[in-house]
Amino acid sequence: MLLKDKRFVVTGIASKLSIAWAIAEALHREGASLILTYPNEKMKKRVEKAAEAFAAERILPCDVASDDDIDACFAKVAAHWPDGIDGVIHAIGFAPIEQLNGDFTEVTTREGSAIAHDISSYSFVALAKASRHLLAMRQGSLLTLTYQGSTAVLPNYNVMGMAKASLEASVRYLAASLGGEGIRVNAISAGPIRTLAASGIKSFRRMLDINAKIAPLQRNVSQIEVGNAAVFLLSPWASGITGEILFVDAGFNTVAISEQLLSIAADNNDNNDSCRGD
Ligand code: NAD
Ligand code: 0WE
Repeated sequence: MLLKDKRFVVTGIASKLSIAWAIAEALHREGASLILTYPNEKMKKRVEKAAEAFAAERILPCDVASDDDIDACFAKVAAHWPDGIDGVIHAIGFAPIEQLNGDFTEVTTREGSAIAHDISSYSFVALAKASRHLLAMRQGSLLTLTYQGSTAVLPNYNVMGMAKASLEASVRYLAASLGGEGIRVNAISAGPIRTLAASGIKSFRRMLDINAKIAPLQRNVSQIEVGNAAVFLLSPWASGITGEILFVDAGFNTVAISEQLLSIAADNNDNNDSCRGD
């Protein structure tokens, strides 16, 4: 019960596969009280399911594209918990799907870039603005989800790589801005996980396989492993940690060439008559 009597607002639940679903599950397991948000009527039913599963006290509409929505949402949070909250979880990312399929220079547009940055990056700052006074009352913290595509290139992640780089910079600027009020701001950089946000992404399956072949743990990570790391960062055990990007990726980001890849390359070489063997 690491988070007994603590209160969190969780965004980004779209299905049982969502990283936010697993974070809510882990927070609930550790004794926390929850308010969950949903972006539109279509998603409301799914978030209701999560609310039932994790005994959430409220579910509230919050489309992060709208300042009115965000303000109305946190007004209701303040009415429900007038003496503050312990954390806000931002698990939201979006770019128009055509931005995520094809050559970066070809497919990236002004409009696509604006949407990706607005929904995936600025929205974290917007949530920070709206929750600042509630977080300050209880030395709460903000948490977002990012991906290594912010600092290294991989096919098709494209404008989302730009948006995640911007999001990670916002973690550092928010940490500096809010640190004086005792508010911490961190991100988890998760390895690839099959969620709705992975659907429609060309060759995601192969991406998972390659990750498992390079990562020191020789496997991919699960949603609940991200949830457990979130519990830590949102708990008093992380009271000295802010402005941090914590990798939960089975170690993938630390490796350039793995033993496994080396043997695959050797096999390819053996099978190729035109090459010198080694
Ligand atoms: P998901 O599709 O389950 O979650 C994305 C969420 O964003 C959905 O709940 C959706 O409703 C929400 N959203 C989109 N537009 C919104 C808006 N205008 N207002 C409010 N909410 C909106 O997928 P996920 O993989 O759980 O993604 C959660 C976060 O984790 C994202 O930031 C994603 O970039 C990040 N992440 C995912 C992976 C992965 O491989 N799945 C890896 C690293 C980081
Ligand atoms: O951040 C993400 C998900 C990004 C995402 C996915 C979608 C699909 C559906 C943003 N917007 C949309 N819009 C849609 O309409 N991830 C880290 C998961 C992900 O997405 C990739 C990846 C990985 C990993 C896209 C290309 C390559 C790798």
